[in-house]
Amino acid sequence: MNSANPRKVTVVVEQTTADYKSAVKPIWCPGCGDYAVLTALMRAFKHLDLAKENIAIASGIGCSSRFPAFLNTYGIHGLHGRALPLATGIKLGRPETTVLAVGGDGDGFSIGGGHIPHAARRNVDITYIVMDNSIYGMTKGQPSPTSPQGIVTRAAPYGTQERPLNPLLMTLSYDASFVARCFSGKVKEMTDVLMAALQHPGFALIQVLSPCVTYYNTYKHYRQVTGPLPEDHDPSDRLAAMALAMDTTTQHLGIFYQDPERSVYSHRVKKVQAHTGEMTLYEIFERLKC
Ligand SMILES: Cc1ncc(C[n+]2csc(CCOP(=O)(O)OP(=O)(O)O)c2C)c(N)n1
Ligand code: SF4
Repeated sequence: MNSANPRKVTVVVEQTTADYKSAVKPIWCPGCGDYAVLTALMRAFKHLDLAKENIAIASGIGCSSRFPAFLNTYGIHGLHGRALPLATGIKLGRPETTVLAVGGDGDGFSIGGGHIPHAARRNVDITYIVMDNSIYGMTKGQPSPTSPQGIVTRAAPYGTQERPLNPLLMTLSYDASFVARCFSGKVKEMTDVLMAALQHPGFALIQVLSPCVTYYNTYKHYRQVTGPLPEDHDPSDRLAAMALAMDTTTQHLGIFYQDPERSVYSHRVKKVQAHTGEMTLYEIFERLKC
């Protein structure tokens, strides 16, 4: 109680989910899986009580990449396939910020696929959410790197001719420090995984099975084939995580792998800057003899 004004009390204002919503209404098709991801992420922000001014989200191009516009945080809708370089730059420039990259399977695993191994080996402290609908939604139904072989899509009338890649196996083989899978039909479970990813110190990739109801509606299929990870799965066991990622009968949901002990890129870069901060570029080149 304030002694000068006995009626004045200090009120601690907590964030509500609505605080994270921008004035821009999502223009996704009704039923698109990406709505569930938006809801789960706002709930995760709220549960962790993150200040919206301290969050930055980078995306590429695609229906899912419109994501930052719908949130009242900092955000940038960048170039196709370049969400990870943008997010890495933001994290290095503002290490105290909670940084996310978001986008689709086309954006992340096709044109932007070359950035994942480097974000993983650097262990950049960002959360990367890939809304995987196994199709290019924005460009009206072209097959994507995760489309099953043989499916007929609007832009592949004779069926896809390639085998799909396995995003989790690929990311585990790059030795990412946090790898998980969620499904848009399970928002509560997704919120829990996103909270763990946001708190993880290092690169966290979450593949969200997020159906495109317009060009490749997989809701029914995923309801049949998804299931939780085995209760005795040890998320520090990378080989066990790889075996589960290769399971062809059940698409497991949850945290496959996590190693919270590794150093993060921004801390290592800061140490280098502490050595070079006072030096001119000429002095740095002199020392490096180049
Ligand atoms: C350099 C470049 N190449 C191609 C495109 C066309 N393009 C726009 S979005 C997209 C793919 C979108 O698929 P995905 O990333 O899976 O997102 P979704 O729309 O399914 O959410 C493509 C190929 C582009 N915008 N820029
Ligand atoms: S086209 Fe597909 S991915 Fe794009 S908004 Fe519609 S349902 Fe979502």
